[in-house]
Amino acid sequence: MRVLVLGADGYLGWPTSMYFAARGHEVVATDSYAKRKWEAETGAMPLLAVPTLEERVGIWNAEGRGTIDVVIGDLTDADFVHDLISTTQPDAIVHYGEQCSAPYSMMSQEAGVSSQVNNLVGNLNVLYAMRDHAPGSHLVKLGTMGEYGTPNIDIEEGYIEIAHKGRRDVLPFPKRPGSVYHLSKVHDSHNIEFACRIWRLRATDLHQGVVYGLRTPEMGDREEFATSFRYDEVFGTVLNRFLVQAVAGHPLTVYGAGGQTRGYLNILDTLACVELSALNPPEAGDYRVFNQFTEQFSVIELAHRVQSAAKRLGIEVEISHIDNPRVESESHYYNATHTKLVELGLEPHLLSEDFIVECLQALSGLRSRISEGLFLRGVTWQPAVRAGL
Ligand code: USQ
Repeated sequence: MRVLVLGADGYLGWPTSMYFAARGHEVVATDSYAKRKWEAETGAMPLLAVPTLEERVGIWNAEGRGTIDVVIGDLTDADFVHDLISTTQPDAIVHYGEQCSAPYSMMSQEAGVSSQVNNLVGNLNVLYAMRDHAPGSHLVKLGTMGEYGTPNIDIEEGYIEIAHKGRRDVLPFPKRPGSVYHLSKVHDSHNIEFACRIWRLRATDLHQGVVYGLRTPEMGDREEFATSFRYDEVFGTVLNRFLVQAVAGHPLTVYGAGGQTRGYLNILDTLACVELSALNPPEAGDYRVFNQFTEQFSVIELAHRVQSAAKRLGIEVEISHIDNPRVESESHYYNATHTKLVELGLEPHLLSEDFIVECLQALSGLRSRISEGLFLRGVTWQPAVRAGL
């Protein structure tokens, strides 16, 4: 396949580019380096200072590991996107190229508005460019489980059959997300569903859970191929943060009671899910949703798992319950269906104590790179707190 990866400089985009290239697919990797700019703005940085996409790809290609072409450009620039898609003629477009942090989107009006403008405009440009130049290509779009929120009913995969006043229909599952970022993905989903229904495009909207993990086989332990693993309050995700906090001797930062339950998956499963989706495209006109996670955990369960794995290495880990900076339920029903990717052949890497121990060992070797000041930065969902009221 010819695979266009949008957002190829990121935590998932870079491993995905290597993964497809290593399997003999032709990869075109695109990024605008926007994430590096947002990071600099918030004073955050990944655990390892990763080389630019051009530098990493230069080394990768020179070693004969597969072919990746790099194109630097911004998805909010319509001319750039039209040119990219018309010249690339991809079989699959894997779209990670969005502002992906909920806390960032809640930092200020400017950050919230720019998150939505960036994500919605970029995604719309991709849809229009597909319509005009590559209507047969398949959009594999990274959405999020957070689009659904935490309803008091089972979450289905994208659609729900509703009986109403004696009539029935299968309709998009209701969405009620908890951040301006998660809302941007809801709006993207509506735009993609529309483009499939009206323009007969084909798309898979991967409603992905929270990803964890440090390495993939294509990286090995080569630092130049490492991904931008983050543990700061704005861009780091919860389990990755807990792993780094444990190694740094910092109490695990459980927000509130810790009953918040979400779907989780190993970064290896992200790659497998994206590949399975790309290899099994939907028909023209089909908008399908896959719930992309492998297990559900509450935050406190994750903290206990990290605590007990760390004990095996002789590391005593404290758990602290800090005032929840977010507006979210800390005790709620959560049961989300996730069978479609398994039906396509996904073999999940479930979270084991051995895996946590391996991560802790790898991170211990990077202990000197951890900056504890990044763990808590004071980002809050509560305007009254921000205003000091
Ligand atoms: N949390 C803590 N302590 C922390 C950090 C987070 O208790 O130190 C809690 C949060 O309050 C939340 C849960 O852990 O209840 C997950 O938070 P997160 O920061 O790991 O994940 P989230 O903000 O939901 O966003 C992340 C990715 C996003 C992706 C989403 C998938 O940043 O791009 O869309 O996971 S999902 O959560 O399924 O929507």
